[in-house]
Amino acid sequence: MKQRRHFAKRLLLGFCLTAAAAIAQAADPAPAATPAPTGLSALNEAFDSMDGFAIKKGYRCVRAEGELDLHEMKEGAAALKTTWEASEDQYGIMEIVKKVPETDITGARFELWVKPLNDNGVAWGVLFYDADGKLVEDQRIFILSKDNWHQIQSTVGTPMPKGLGTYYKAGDGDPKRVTKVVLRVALKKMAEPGMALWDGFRVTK
Ligand SMILES: [Ca+2]
Repeated sequence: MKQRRHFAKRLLLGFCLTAAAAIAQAADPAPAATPAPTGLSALNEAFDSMDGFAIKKGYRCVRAEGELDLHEMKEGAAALKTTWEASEDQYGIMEIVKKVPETDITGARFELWVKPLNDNGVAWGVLFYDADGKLVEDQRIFILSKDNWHQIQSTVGTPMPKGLGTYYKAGDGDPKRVTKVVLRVALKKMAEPGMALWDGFRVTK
């Protein structure tokens, strides 16, 4: 008998909890949002969806487009496949722009996978900007061979080895207040449209 009462109590409790959950759901029709990543991980970009970044035409670029490639990725479910084109006789710059909450990137390591799909791209880079729009840092590798995945790796405040054909510029921006990451590439002068895959951008300490 005691056991049966206990069972009945548990049933009632279960019902109450289910009802409470149903009421809570009815009171709040918005689906629970996934909490936004905070800290350095907010800068990461897996390129498994088109959310979280924008593809922009930079200097002298007349076309910059991107779509997910679900067949050829370095990691996860997809990579970003981009195509960009310059106005005649120029170096057209394409930018993949990611905006983030103010983040301290002092001394952080960053890495990015890139696979050029033709020889037309040049100066593959990662740039950080602060909340006032000032450049914090610009690091680039000039040449990456086509049809291979390359991982660009470096540390904020430390240039990549010069032997790789690299470029480094430190700006006036504050590395403790970074709000924008730009992954960029240019076209070689007078080249046909560039094409490349991008994947696995990560910032860690
Ligand atoms: Ca991916």
